Amino acid sequence: MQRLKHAILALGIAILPLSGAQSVYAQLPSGADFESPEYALGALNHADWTLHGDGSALVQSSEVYEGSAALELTSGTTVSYDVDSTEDVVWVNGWQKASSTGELPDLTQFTSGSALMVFRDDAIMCLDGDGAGSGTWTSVMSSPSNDWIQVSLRLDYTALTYECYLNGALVGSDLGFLYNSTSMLNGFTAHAGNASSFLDDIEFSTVVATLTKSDIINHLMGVVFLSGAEYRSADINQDDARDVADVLLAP
Ligand SMILES: [Ca+2]
Ligand SMILES: [Ca+2]
Repeated sequence: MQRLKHAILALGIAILPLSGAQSVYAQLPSGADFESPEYALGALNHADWTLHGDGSALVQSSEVYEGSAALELTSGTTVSYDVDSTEDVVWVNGWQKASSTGELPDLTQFTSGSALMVFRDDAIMCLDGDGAGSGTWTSVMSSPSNDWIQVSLRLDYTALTYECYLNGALVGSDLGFLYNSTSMLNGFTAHAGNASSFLDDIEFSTVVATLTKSDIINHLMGVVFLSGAEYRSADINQDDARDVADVLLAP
Protein backbone atom coordinates (compact mmCIF):
# COMPACT_ATOMS: atom_id res chain seq x y z
CA MET A 1 0.00 0.00 0.00
CA GLN A 2 1.38 3.37 -0.90
CA ARG A 3 1.84 5.51 2.11
CA LEU A 4 1.18 9.14 1.40
CA LYS A 5 3.24 11.33 3.63
CA HIS A 6 4.14 14.81 3.83
CA ALA A 7 3.30 18.35 4.25
CA ILE A 8 3.52 20.24 1.13
CA LEU A 9 1.86 19.90 -2.14
CA ALA A 10 2.31 22.65 -4.60
CA LEU A 11 2.17 23.29 -8.36
CA GLY A 12 0.27 22.16 -8.56
CA ILE A 13 2.68 21.45 -5.87
CA ALA A 14 1.29 20.56 -2.54
CA ILE A 15 2.98 20.29 0.78
CA LEU A 16 1.55 17.84 3.14
CA PRO A 17 3.18 16.48 6.29
CA LEU A 18 2.22 13.41 8.16
CA SER A 19 2.24 11.84 11.51
CA GLY A 20 3.65 8.55 12.53
CA ALA A 21 6.85 6.84 13.47
CA GLN A 22 9.75 7.38 11.17
CA SER A 23 12.87 5.42 10.62
CA VAL A 24 15.92 6.36 8.63
CA TYR A 25 15.10 9.61 6.90
CA ALA A 26 17.31 12.66 6.84
CA GLN A 27 17.42 14.70 10.04
CA LEU A 28 16.86 18.46 10.20
CA PRO A 29 18.26 20.61 8.87
CA SER A 30 17.85 18.91 5.56
CA GLY A 31 17.36 19.98 2.01
CA ALA A 32 18.26 19.74 -1.62
CA ASP A 33 20.05 22.17 -3.92
CA PHE A 34 20.47 19.63 -6.74
CA GLU A 35 24.14 20.53 -7.14
CA SER A 36 26.95 18.09 -7.80
CA PRO A 37 28.49 16.02 -6.40
CA GLU A 38 25.45 15.03 -4.32
CA TYR A 39 23.18 15.27 -7.35
CA ALA A 40 24.08 14.27 -10.90
CA LEU A 41 22.47 15.71 -14.01
CA GLY A 42 19.83 13.39 -15.45
CA ALA A 43 17.06 11.33 -13.93
CA LEU A 44 16.67 12.06 -10.21
CA ASN A 45 18.41 9.30 -8.30
CA HIS A 46 18.78 10.13 -4.61
CA ALA A 47 17.88 8.23 -1.43
CA ASP A 48 15.80 11.08 0.03
CA TRP A 49 13.49 11.25 -3.00
CA THR A 50 10.79 8.95 -4.32
CA LEU A 51 9.13 9.13 -7.72
CA HIS A 52 5.49 8.07 -7.61
CA GLY A 53 3.85 6.51 -10.64
CA ASP A 54 4.68 7.57 -14.15
CA GLY A 55 6.39 10.80 -15.00
CA SER A 56 9.85 12.25 -15.13
CA ALA A 57 11.95 14.02 -12.51
CA LEU A 58 15.17 15.43 -13.95
CA VAL A 59 18.12 17.22 -12.45
CA GLN A 60 18.86 19.74 -15.18
CA SER A 61 20.78 22.95 -15.80
CA SER A 62 18.52 24.98 -18.12
CA GLU A 63 16.10 26.40 -15.54
CA VAL A 64 17.94 27.13 -12.31
CA TYR A 65 17.31 29.43 -9.38
CA GLU A 66 20.72 29.15 -7.78
CA GLY A 67 23.91 27.35 -8.63
CA SER A 68 24.00 25.28 -11.78
CA ALA A 69 21.20 22.73 -11.37
CA ALA A 70 17.57 22.45 -10.30
CA LEU A 71 14.87 19.79 -10.39
CA GLU A 72 12.37 19.61 -13.24
CA LEU A 73 9.13 17.72 -12.85
CA THR A 74 7.45 17.16 -16.18
CA SER A 75 3.69 17.55 -16.38
CA GLY A 76 1.86 15.11 -14.14
CA THR A 77 4.93 13.97 -12.24
CA THR A 78 4.73 13.40 -8.49
CA VAL A 79 7.75 13.16 -6.18
CA SER A 80 8.18 13.11 -2.44
CA TYR A 81 11.06 13.98 -0.15
CA ASP A 82 11.54 12.36 3.23
CA VAL A 83 12.78 13.99 6.40
CA ASP A 84 12.63 12.86 10.00
CA SER A 85 11.61 15.63 12.36
CA THR A 86 10.18 15.70 15.83
CA GLU A 87 10.32 19.50 16.06
CA ASP A 88 7.26 21.46 17.13
CA VAL A 89 7.97 24.24 14.65
CA VAL A 90 9.54 23.57 11.27
CA TRP A 91 10.21 25.90 8.38
CA VAL A 92 10.02 24.62 4.85
CA ASN A 93 11.68 27.05 2.49
CA GLY A 94 12.25 26.63 -1.21
CA TRP A 95 12.10 28.14 -4.65
CA GLN A 96 9.74 27.00 -7.29
CA LYS A 97 8.81 27.93 -10.79
CA ALA A 98 5.52 26.16 -11.03
CA SER A 99 3.16 25.31 -13.78
CA SER A 100 -0.45 25.93 -12.89
CA THR A 101 -3.04 23.30 -12.41
CA GLY A 102 -6.62 23.79 -13.45
CA GLU A 103 -8.15 21.82 -10.66
CA LEU A 104 -7.89 21.75 -6.92
CA PRO A 105 -6.78 18.41 -5.53
CA ASP A 106 -9.35 15.94 -4.30
CA LEU A 107 -8.79 16.06 -0.56
CA THR A 108 -10.34 12.64 -0.05
CA GLN A 109 -7.16 11.10 -1.49
CA PHE A 110 -5.24 12.17 1.64
CA THR A 111 -5.41 10.42 4.99
CA SER A 112 -2.99 12.74 6.76
CA GLY A 113 -1.10 15.92 6.16
CA SER A 114 -0.83 19.51 7.25
CA ALA A 115 -0.25 22.27 4.70
CA LEU A 116 -1.48 22.21 1.15
CA MET A 117 -0.61 24.76 -1.52
CA VAL A 118 -1.69 24.91 -5.14
CA PHE A 119 -0.56 27.09 -8.02
CA ARG A 120 -3.41 27.99 -10.35
CA ASP A 121 -3.56 30.28 -13.35
CA ASP A 122 -5.25 33.08 -11.45
CA ALA A 123 -3.94 32.57 -7.92
CA ILE A 124 -1.74 30.68 -5.51
CA MET A 125 -3.97 29.06 -2.94
CA CYS A 126 -3.42 27.56 0.49
CA LEU A 127 -5.75 25.20 2.26
CA ASP A 128 -7.16 26.43 5.55
CA GLY A 129 -7.82 22.94 6.84
CA ASP A 130 -10.50 21.95 9.30
CA GLY A 131 -8.28 19.32 10.90
CA ALA A 132 -10.61 16.56 9.81
CA GLY A 133 -9.66 16.06 6.17
CA SER A 134 -11.33 19.03 4.58
CA GLY A 135 -11.11 22.82 4.64
CA THR A 136 -11.40 26.04 2.68
CA TRP A 137 -9.09 27.19 -0.10
CA THR A 138 -7.82 30.72 0.36
CA SER A 139 -6.00 32.82 -2.23
CA VAL A 140 -2.60 34.01 -0.99
CA MET A 141 -1.42 35.63 -4.23
CA SER A 142 -3.45 36.65 -7.25
CA SER A 143 -2.07 36.55 -10.78
CA PRO A 144 1.25 35.00 -9.80
CA SER A 145 4.16 35.45 -12.15
CA ASN A 146 5.58 32.39 -13.78
CA ASP A 147 9.04 33.30 -12.54
CA TRP A 148 10.79 31.72 -9.55
CA ILE A 149 8.83 32.27 -6.33
CA GLN A 150 10.18 31.74 -2.83
CA VAL A 151 7.75 29.69 -0.78
CA SER A 152 8.27 29.53 2.97
CA LEU A 153 5.93 27.68 5.28
CA ARG A 154 6.12 27.80 9.06
CA LEU A 155 4.49 24.64 10.33
CA ASP A 156 3.48 24.59 14.01
CA TYR A 157 2.75 21.07 15.21
CA THR A 158 1.64 22.29 18.62
CA ALA A 159 -0.89 24.85 17.43
CA LEU A 160 -1.70 22.67 14.39
CA THR A 161 -1.54 25.71 12.15
CA TYR A 162 0.79 27.05 9.49
CA GLU A 163 1.86 30.35 8.01
CA CYS A 164 2.63 30.93 4.36
CA TYR A 165 5.18 33.42 3.04
CA LEU A 166 5.73 34.19 -0.62
CA ASN A 167 8.94 35.99 -1.55
CA GLY A 168 9.47 36.74 2.14
CA ALA A 169 6.09 38.37 2.75
CA LEU A 170 3.53 36.85 5.09
CA VAL A 171 0.49 36.09 2.95
CA GLY A 172 -1.40 33.57 5.05
CA SER A 173 -1.50 32.97 8.80
CA ASP A 174 -3.42 30.80 11.24
CA LEU A 175 -4.14 28.34 8.46
CA GLY A 176 -5.44 25.03 9.79
CA PHE A 177 -3.92 21.64 9.09
CA LEU A 178 -5.67 19.21 6.83
CA TYR A 179 -5.55 16.65 9.63
CA ASN A 180 -5.03 17.52 13.28
CA SER A 181 -3.71 14.00 13.78
CA THR A 182 -0.57 15.18 11.99
CA SER A 183 2.03 15.49 14.71
CA MET A 184 5.33 15.98 12.91
CA LEU A 185 6.86 16.77 9.58
CA ASN A 186 8.15 13.89 7.57
CA GLY A 187 8.61 15.44 4.21
CA PHE A 188 6.68 16.84 1.33
CA THR A 189 5.07 15.81 -1.88
CA ALA A 190 5.20 17.84 -5.08
CA HIS A 191 3.03 17.28 -8.11
CA ALA A 192 3.57 19.09 -11.40
CA GLY A 193 0.53 20.62 -13.08
CA ASN A 194 -0.11 21.22 -16.75
CA ALA A 195 3.52 21.75 -17.75
CA SER A 196 6.99 21.24 -16.32
CA SER A 197 7.58 22.70 -12.87
CA PHE A 198 10.94 23.44 -11.29
CA LEU A 199 12.23 23.26 -7.73
CA ASP A 200 15.50 24.53 -6.26
CA ASP A 201 17.10 25.14 -2.87
CA ILE A 202 14.57 23.36 -0.70
CA GLU A 203 15.33 23.48 2.99
CA PHE A 204 13.72 22.01 6.09
CA SER A 205 14.90 23.70 9.25
CA THR A 206 13.91 25.10 12.60
CA VAL A 207 14.90 28.47 11.17
CA VAL A 208 14.81 29.74 7.64
CA ALA A 209 17.95 28.03 6.53
CA THR A 210 19.07 30.81 4.23
CA LEU A 211 19.63 33.15 7.18
CA THR A 212 23.26 33.32 8.29
CA LYS A 213 25.23 35.09 11.00
CA SER A 214 26.16 37.86 8.62
CA ASP A 215 22.52 38.33 7.58
CA ILE A 216 21.54 38.99 11.18
CA ILE A 217 24.56 41.22 11.82
CA ASN A 218 23.74 43.22 8.69
CA HIS A 219 20.15 43.52 9.83
CA LEU A 220 21.21 44.78 13.26
CA MET A 221 23.54 47.30 11.62
CA GLY A 222 20.80 48.49 9.28
CA VAL A 223 22.68 47.29 6.22
CA VAL A 224 19.91 44.96 5.09
CA PHE A 225 16.21 44.87 5.86
CA LEU A 226 14.80 41.51 6.82
CA SER A 227 11.12 40.99 6.34
CA GLY A 228 8.54 38.27 6.56
CA ALA A 229 9.87 34.81 7.21
CA GLU A 230 13.44 36.04 7.47
CA TYR A 231 12.61 38.65 10.10
CA ARG A 232 10.63 36.12 12.09
CA SER A 233 13.33 33.52 11.94
CA ALA A 234 16.08 36.00 12.89
CA ASP A 235 14.78 35.62 16.44
CA ILE A 236 16.39 32.23 16.69
CA ASN A 237 16.06 31.86 20.47
CA GLN A 238 12.47 33.11 20.26
CA ASP A 239 12.66 35.72 23.00
CA ASP A 240 11.11 38.41 20.78
CA ALA A 241 14.42 40.27 20.51
CA ARG A 242 16.82 40.19 17.58
CA ASP A 243 20.25 40.68 19.05
CA VAL A 244 23.71 39.23 19.54
CA ALA A 245 22.30 36.12 21.18
CA ASP A 246 20.67 35.24 17.88
CA VAL A 247 23.86 36.02 15.94
CA LEU A 248 25.71 33.49 18.08
CA LEU A 249 23.10 30.82 17.36
CA ALA A 250 22.86 31.47 13.62
CA PRO A 251 24.54 29.08 11.15
CA1 LIG B 1 20.58 24.59 -7.44
CA1 LIG C 1 16.27 36.54 20.05
